[in-house]
Amino acid sequence: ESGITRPKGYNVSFHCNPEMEKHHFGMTHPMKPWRLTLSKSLIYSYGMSFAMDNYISRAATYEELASFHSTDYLDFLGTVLPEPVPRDLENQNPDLKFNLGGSDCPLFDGLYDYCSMSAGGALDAARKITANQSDIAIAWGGGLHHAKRAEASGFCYINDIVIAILELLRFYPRVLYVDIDVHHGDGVEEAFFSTDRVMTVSFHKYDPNNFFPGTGALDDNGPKNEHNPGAHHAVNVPLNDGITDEQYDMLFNSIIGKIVEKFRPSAIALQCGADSLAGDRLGRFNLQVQGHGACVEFCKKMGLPLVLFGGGGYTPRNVARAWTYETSIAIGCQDNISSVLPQHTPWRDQFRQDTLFPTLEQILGEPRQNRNPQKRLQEIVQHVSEQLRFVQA
Ligand code: ZL4
Ligand code: CA
Ligand code: ZN
Repeated sequence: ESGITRPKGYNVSFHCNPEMEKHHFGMTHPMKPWRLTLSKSLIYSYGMSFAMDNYISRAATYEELASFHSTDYLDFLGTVLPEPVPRDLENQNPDLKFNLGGSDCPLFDGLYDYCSMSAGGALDAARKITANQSDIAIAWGGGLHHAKRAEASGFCYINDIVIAILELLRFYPRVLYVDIDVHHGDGVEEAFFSTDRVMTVSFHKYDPNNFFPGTGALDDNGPKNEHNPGAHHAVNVPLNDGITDEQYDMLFNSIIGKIVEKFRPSAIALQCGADSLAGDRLGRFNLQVQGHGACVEFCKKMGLPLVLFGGGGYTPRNVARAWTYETSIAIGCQDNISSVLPQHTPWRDQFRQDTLFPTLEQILGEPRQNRNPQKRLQEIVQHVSEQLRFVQA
């Protein structure tokens, strides 16, 4: 709250839309747009808004959404109405149009507005970068990586990341996409399967029969048909339950370091899904706020234009901690902020502990068993190194 100063000659922009946060997927649905309100209130309580350019983002236009999505899909999304009685049970209607209206992707009031605001924030962030007005642009309301061209999937209706990367590609020859959400970034991967101008890297829990979406095996690296320039440009890092900060940090630095060296991206898009944190309602990892933030710090150190997106995150107090810490890393004030939450933080009791960095014991009681043997992690690094032999800048 004190000592937060604007870094000289270094610009961070923050893009959000308070209207977005008012939408509801349904009482018991894990996705709570309100987590964005909680995150922002903690960020502001620390005084970080004084060290960034703050923007209320606009809603993306139909044409902007259509840079990736099919007009059939957008037209339907713009006209469907919520059901009077929400259908909570699965498979009551197995043939959903565009996968809309099931329990994962329910129809709710203002759905189209919610989607276009999420995409608008991501697109504004990308444009601040391409206009050379920001070094790091933050859009915590974006990061909805599962949406397909003409299909909703896994709480995602509009793929704001793909739309933002398409904007970056108008100005930069190559973009590196990195995804630390606990789920596989399948929608972004698929969108760029046939180009060598985007390299996608997802770290995720992989268990094809028991964990959504079931894709993202180590050797799924893009269609290897004869003339596909995008072959080898999808990197997947499949992980098991309980991975720790130390292991994740080793993997992340070694894999992203090698990729930056070989692929030589002109910009980085980083999806910071916070469901990879310990104690997440849907996640399975043992990552702490420090380990999650270390990924942002590493990407910042590459010295390239950087867009930060949100994503998953189903235990709001931990989402708010992670995205607050990561905002401080973007600004460069992470060593100057107090680890004790500011006294005047709204909803301070929501956080249970008054620290920005709760211990695993505080978060979980008993930490989740780590099912990632060191030997397997070495194999993953080895596979990626071999894959990179096929990648040219
Ligand atoms: C819920 O409690 O694994 C939805 C979804 C709604 C309310 C009450 C309905 C009860 C957990 C999840 C029935 C829910 C059944 N409600 C959900 C194969 C599945 C079919 C749907 O972080 N059922 C599908 C999607 C994943 C599946 C994860 C992550 C997004 C992101 C980026 C998306 N879908 C089995 C599950 C609940 C619910 C409780 C749920 N859904 C947990 N995991 C899924 O990567 C934003
Ligand atoms: Ca991921
Ligand atoms: Zn997720």
